[in-house]
Amino acid sequence: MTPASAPRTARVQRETSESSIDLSIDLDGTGVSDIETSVPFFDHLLTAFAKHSLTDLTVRARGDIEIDVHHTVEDVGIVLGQAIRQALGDKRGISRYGDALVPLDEALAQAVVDISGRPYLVHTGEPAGFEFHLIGGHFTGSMVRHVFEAIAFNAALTVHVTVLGGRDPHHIAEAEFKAFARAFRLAKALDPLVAGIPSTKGAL
Ligand SMILES: [Mn+2]
Repeated sequence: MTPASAPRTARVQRETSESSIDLSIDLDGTGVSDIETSVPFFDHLLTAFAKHSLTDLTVRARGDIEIDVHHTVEDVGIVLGQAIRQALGDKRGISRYGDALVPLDEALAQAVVDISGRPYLVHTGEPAGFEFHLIGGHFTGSMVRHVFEAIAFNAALTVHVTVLGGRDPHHIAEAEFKAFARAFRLAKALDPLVAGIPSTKGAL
């Protein structure tokens, strides 16, 4: 792998009446993470994302979880997206596209990522009722899609996530995040055969 000309790192801090977030990212890391969002199942998903995308990730988040986890989870997704976009820089030398098919026991999820500069999410296949389930008693199933929306829109990624099978909500959510991570790992990778920015437009 050719090293990037500039370090592909970013730190984003965001403070609102609903949450307070400090996030650091290194796209050329080894998957080391240190994550405390005060939402345990989300910590689990973000740890999996870091590990399987070979992204180093540090997150400290506090939010109004006495209401529910929604604001905190969504806002971390927004900040993660902003940090990814910032760390990608001008996208010189990247592979741009990545795809992955990841099982977790009975669950199977597919993800495709295009570092396109155009925010788009297509998310299908979660079983009926998934969005209403409280994973671990606190993480609303609907937040899985909402986090992908926040990441894709703020990082300006095209993301397709398809759940092909699964019964256990924990397995399904984790397979989705791992598939996204593996696809993102390939898309952000520096390809020594790519000269410049991989777009016929000359910009991404
Ligand atoms: Mn929301």
